[in-house]
Order: sequence, then C-alpha cells, then structure tokens
Amino acid sequence: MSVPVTGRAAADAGESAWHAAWLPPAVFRALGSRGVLVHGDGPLVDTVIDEVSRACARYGGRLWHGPPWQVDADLVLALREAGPVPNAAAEAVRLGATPAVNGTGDGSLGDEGYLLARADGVTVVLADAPAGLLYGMFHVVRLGPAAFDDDLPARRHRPALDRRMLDHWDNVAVHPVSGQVERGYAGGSLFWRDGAARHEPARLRDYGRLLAACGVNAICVNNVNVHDTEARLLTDRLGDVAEIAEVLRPYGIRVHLSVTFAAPVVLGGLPTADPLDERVRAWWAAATRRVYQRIPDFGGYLVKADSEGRPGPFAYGRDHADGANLLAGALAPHGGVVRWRAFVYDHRQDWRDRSTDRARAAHDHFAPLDGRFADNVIVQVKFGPIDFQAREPVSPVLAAMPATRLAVEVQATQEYTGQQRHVCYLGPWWSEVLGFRPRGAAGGTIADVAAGRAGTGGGGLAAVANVGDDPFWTGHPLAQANLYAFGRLAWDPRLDPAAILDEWIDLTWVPVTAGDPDPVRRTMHAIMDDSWRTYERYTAPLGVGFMVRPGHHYGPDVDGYEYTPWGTYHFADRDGVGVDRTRATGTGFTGQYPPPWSEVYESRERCPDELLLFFHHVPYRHVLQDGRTVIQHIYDTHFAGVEEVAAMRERWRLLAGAVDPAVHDRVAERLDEQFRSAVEWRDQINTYFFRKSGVPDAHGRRIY
Ligand code: GCV
Repeated sequence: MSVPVTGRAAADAGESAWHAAWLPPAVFRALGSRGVLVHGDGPLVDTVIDEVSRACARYGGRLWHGPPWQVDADLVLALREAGPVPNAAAEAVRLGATPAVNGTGDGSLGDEGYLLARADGVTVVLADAPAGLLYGMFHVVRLGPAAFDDDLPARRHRPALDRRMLDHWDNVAVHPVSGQVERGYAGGSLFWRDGAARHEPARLRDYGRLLAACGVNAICVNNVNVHDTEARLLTDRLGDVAEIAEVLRPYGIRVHLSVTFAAPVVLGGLPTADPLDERVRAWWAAATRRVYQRIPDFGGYLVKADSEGRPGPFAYGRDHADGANLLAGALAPHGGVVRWRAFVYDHRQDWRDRSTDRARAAHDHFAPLDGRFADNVIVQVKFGPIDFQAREPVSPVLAAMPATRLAVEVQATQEYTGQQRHVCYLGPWWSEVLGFRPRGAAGGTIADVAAGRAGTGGGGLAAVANVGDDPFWTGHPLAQANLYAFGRLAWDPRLDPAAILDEWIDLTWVPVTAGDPDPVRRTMHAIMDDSWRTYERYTAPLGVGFMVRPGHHYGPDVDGYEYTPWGTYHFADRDGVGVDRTRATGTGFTGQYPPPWSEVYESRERCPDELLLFFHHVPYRHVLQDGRTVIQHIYDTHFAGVEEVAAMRERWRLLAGAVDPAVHDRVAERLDEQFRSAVEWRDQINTYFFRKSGVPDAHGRRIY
C-alpha cells in the first residue's frame, strides 16, 4: 500500500513537534541524490548551501562550494557576479551561450529572478542576487526528477509582483475579545504568547522556509488593530521584532510592523499626533531611525487608521494622505514603505439610513486623494468593497487611483469562508480577482494594478495569514494549500489554481513507499478544486454576503447584522431581496466603476448572476441569466452545496490508510463539522426565504 504522509519536523528541545507541511525531506530526493555545485557567497547563499547539504547527506549526493573544483555536477546554482563558473556547461549558460535564453528580453534577472536551463547534461540555475538563487533552488525542488530531464526548457523566471506579503493579525498580549490571534483559526501565534515573545527560532525558521518556497518575501508580525502592548513593539519591545527579523532574513523575508497612528501620544508623551505638527514629525523620524539601527532591512509600517475605532488623522482635521505622508517621510531615508489601509468606513451607521452605503466608503475616501501620496506610500486595498466575502465585486478603488501605488489585500485566514473548519480552497477566487479587468477586455488586470507602473513598482499582494502554532500550521491541514497558493499567485498571478494545487500536493503528500500516488491526488482535487464554489452555494446567496453570526462570524444568522450599525444588510422582505446600489434608484455605488462595469452592474439583466443581490434588490421570482428564479436558485444551490460536502466527506473516508493517520483524523473531524454546518446553513437560508416569500420549492424538497 502506498502511504503518503506529511513529514514531521525535528523539534528543538522545549518546542513541540509540528508537521512539515510542504517540504518534508523526501521532496529533496531528486536534488539530494546528485552532485550539486553552489557558486557564490552571501547569507542567502548560505541558506541554499544548508538546504543542499542536508539533502545530500540524506540522499547520498555531493555538494561542492569551493576549490578544488574537479567536480562532476548534475546541478549548478551560481551567482553570475561570482565570476566564471567552474563548470563548462554552466559557464556557457552564464556567457549567454544558451540560445533559448538569448531571446528573453534584456536578460536581467533582478533581485529575485533566476534563469533555469539544462545544458550538456547539467541543470543550471543562475541568479544576479542571492534571493534569486534561493528561489531557483526551490524551483528545482518543485520540479523533482523533471529538473534533470534533458528537454527542460531554458527560461528566465521573475516575480510579477515585487511585494508578496503576509499580514499576521497576531496580538502580543491575549486580547479580551480577539484573543491571541484576531480571526485566527490555527491555534496561538508563532511569534507571541501571553504578552511576550515566544523566542522559538526553530519553528520560525521552518515557517520562513515554507514561505520562501512559495515566494513570500515580507511579513507583518502584529495585528493591524494595535493595542497597548503591541504599540510598544515600535520602541521598548523592538528587540523582539529584531529577533524575528534575524530568523527570517536568511529566507529573504523582510519584517514589517503595524503601528498605531497615536504612537507619538501613547508612546512619546506628546499632546498630539497631528501629522502636520513638527514635534510629531520629529518623533516619528527618531523612532524610525532607531528601528533601522536595529533592523537595517526593516520593511516598513502597516497602518489601520480612522477605521473601526482606530486613531487616525481625522481627529486633527487632516486626511489620509496627510497621515500616510507623515510616516512615509520618516521611512524614506531608510528605504522603507508605509502600507496605509483603505479599509475605512462608518461602523456606527444607522441601519435606518438607506443613503449610507458601506461599499462606497473606501472609494469616497481615497479616490479623491490620488496623486497626493508620497512615492513610498502603498495604499493597501481589500479586494472587495465590503470585507473578504466569499463573493463580492472587485473594489472600484483598484481602478480609481492610477497615480498611487496600490496593494491588493486578500484573506487567507478563513474568517468568512469557514474558519478553517470548512475546506475552502481560495486559489480560484483570488485568481479570478487578480484576472479581473476593471476597464474591460482591452484594459489591464488587477494583477497589473498590483504590479504597478514600470520603474516605480506597485504595492503587490498581501494576505492576512492563516497560520498559527497548530501542529498542522493552519488548523485544517488542507488550508495549507491557501497559504501556498497565495505565495505562488503573488509570484505569478497567471498560474492556474489547479496546477498550483498539484504543486502543493507533490510537495506535501509524498509517498514514503513505492505506490500509486494518484488516488491521493485525485481525491485532493475532487475535494478542493471546487470547494470555494461549494462554500458559496450553501452560504449567503448571489453575492449578498454576510448572513453570518455577529461577532465571531461563523455559521448562519440571516438577520444577524440586519439591524446593526455595521452596514452589511440584505434588505429581504416579503417581495424580494438584495441591495439597490444602482445610480438610477439606489446608492449610486455602480457609478464608482469605469465602463463597461458601471453599465453592466447597473443593469439587472446584464449583472452577472453571482453578484445580482450585491447590486440589485429584486423580486423572488426574478429570472436569472441561468433561467431559474432567484428563489429557486437559492433552494437549488443550498441543497446542492450540502450534497457536495457529503461527497467530499465520503471521498476523504476512502483515503483512510493512505495518508498519515493524524492528518486523516484531523481532516475527517473537520469534514464532519463542515457537513453539520452546511446543513445548518441550508436549512436556515432555505427556511428563511421560504417563509419570507411563500414560494415553495419546485422539487418539493424538505424546507422547515
Ligand atoms: C483586524 C474585519 C474583521 C476584523 C479586522 C478588520 C480589518 O472587520 O472582522 O477582525 O480587524 O476586518 O481588516 O481591519
């Protein structure tokens, strides 16, 4: 029998064991059983050497990194700037003698790119900077034996997005409401525990390795909601941040910090945090200088200001550009950036007031500021106008600020997508968002917006992290795929999510005995490929969103937010459901889009079915483009969604004995809960709409 398992990382004394996630030792077999020459020096090259030497020690290969150079290498990993490579085939590639490579533009590889080629029986990775060598090595690992096929095509690889960042919503001190990790579903924090740093470098190192292997190059180590203890990471607790930076640096990961806009008051004792006050400027400049003295490659600040009660420039009659530029000024001399979040809306709205539309808020606040932000400000925009729902239109802000560096923010932690108790592979959803063309077929994509204009660099892609100290890293072992897919899509947004899943499967579910890995692969695809759409089917219908239990956001509660100040309403009555966001009769939100979407979304007939209730209030018997009425669509999708979860559970059951029992048990237990929860969603949603509309199910299925 084949027994694919995840590996188990060796734990340092005092630290508990954890599964390897992707990169168990066995995936290094192809590389580790060969002769490998590493040419060049530097801290990240040392990381490559460390990886290669461990693999070779395990699988009988050989590593050369220095004279004598009489080597018979199968793989050469070389920095071009290190001079002539002591390997004829690799040297020929370095000199540009490989024809397939000559045709690839200016030949530059940048800070993170690499060239991968095969010449005269040698696989060659060339890079201009050490990070490129590290990414190139992980590419070889991903390919496995195929990296040594003679028909391996020569290709340059460079990331589409320079900034590929994970934002941890981790608190240092356990917060009375949000806990150790706000919206965390994977145990405690990797960095902090009960008010202090964890000081557990072995696990952090493993984390850095996982991130580098999928292409992530930046993290933010604390929650955007910066409470009292966390504020001090900027000053007297800076040493803890430096320690994390130290561990992650060998994997090419730059550390960022969430800061409170009120820092000059709460930490500096100033009477004001007014961005135009000279004392405030001087305070930020000095605090930032100290950060860079300690952490020379510090990435910058992440700021949530004037949002959900956080302090910001509004208190001083200033706007977001004034606020962001203040911090940008302090960071600029050191090469840092401020990432200023556009998640700004009125969370104390009166539900009776139909003129206020939360969806409009980010655009209303930020679009008029386009062109006013300093060069090292990145405005970080949630991908949708509301809040990481399983279905939303793409935020119009992303099409409205051509003179600003914009980052797109997605949520790997599954706050609204099943909280890592439900399987919900988000690769297809993110891929759809990144491929969206806000100006129509002839215009660029959202990924282009994140990539930015040539020369200036864009803001890239950021995800709220889904990782914690859980032995499987992400609570639900299959949620690891979201983390992996995030990194890979940030590197190349055009990748096919199903192909990314294949990579993750190959790198994670390694057969330890000879056997057919296909049943595992087939089952993973059958369960995960469409799991986001399955989740969408049994939860809030047709893009209307929310309908979750207030506060913790798990499970159904159709009217839970309907009469609250949060601005997330569905307006269901006896005749129909949905939010009228048209210009003709609603909030005018459709007008925030450029054509063609301003017209498409405005029209009930042309609006895509899956977003109909986001943009329109329609009668239950309104006929969708798919030919069904809205009410029948609600019934059908909710019955179908539950059936799909039942099938997932059955498929997983059949894998018992074929995967690591600990992983199998954990996933099985989560699928049981997903099934229970999906049934609850189905029954509450169907019953609610049956009672409101009085329209029976055309197929006579049971509704309560
Ligand atoms: C970190 C939503 C979440 C909050 C989160 C906020 C944000 O409102 O529920 O937990 O706060 O988004 O993105 O800032």
